Amino acid sequence: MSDLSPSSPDMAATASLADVAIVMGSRSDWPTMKKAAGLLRDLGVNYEAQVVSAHRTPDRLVAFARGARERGIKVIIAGAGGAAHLPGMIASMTTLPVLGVPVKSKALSGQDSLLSIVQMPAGVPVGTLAIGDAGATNAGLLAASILSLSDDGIAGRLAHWRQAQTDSVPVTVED
Ligand code: RP5
Repeated sequence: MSDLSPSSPDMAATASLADVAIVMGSRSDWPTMKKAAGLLRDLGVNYEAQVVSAHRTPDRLVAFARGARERGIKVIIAGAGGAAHLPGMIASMTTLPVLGVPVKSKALSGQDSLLSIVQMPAGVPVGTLAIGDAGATNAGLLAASILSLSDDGIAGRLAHWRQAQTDSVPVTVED
């Protein structure tokens, strides 16, 4: 597991111990995308996190997307804001499942991000989540759910997490 760090190795080239890759268009997306990272950490899922910009670092994007499966990545969570082409461009270069998180943009509150990610042409799927923190959180849960199909440990921890959430919802309302 790793936090976003300027000293992270070039993950486009090195084999990964992570099952999930979290990528984002800018370091400014991390406050949102770390919700996905936190969920994965809580569920004991190995992940890596790095900045890959469709517009500012296109070569890094191609290297990441083309190399992800070979490096051992099983699920990709891609978050971006504004003209959010990152998830779709990654999906165009890999058959791994890609979960897209629309980051809340300053100008249009993430509606631009959502529409940029969700309207993929038939044949190149991106599983699009909600705008912002809820979307990032659910991307982490969905990635764990996908991995739980072949990992009983993750399946058990995921079921426990969901039950704990259910148990935490009070029946009564009080001031
Ligand atoms: C997108 O542009 C990023 O995903 C980010 O949400 C947005 C703004 O990026 P910064 O200008 O904050 O780096 O590519």
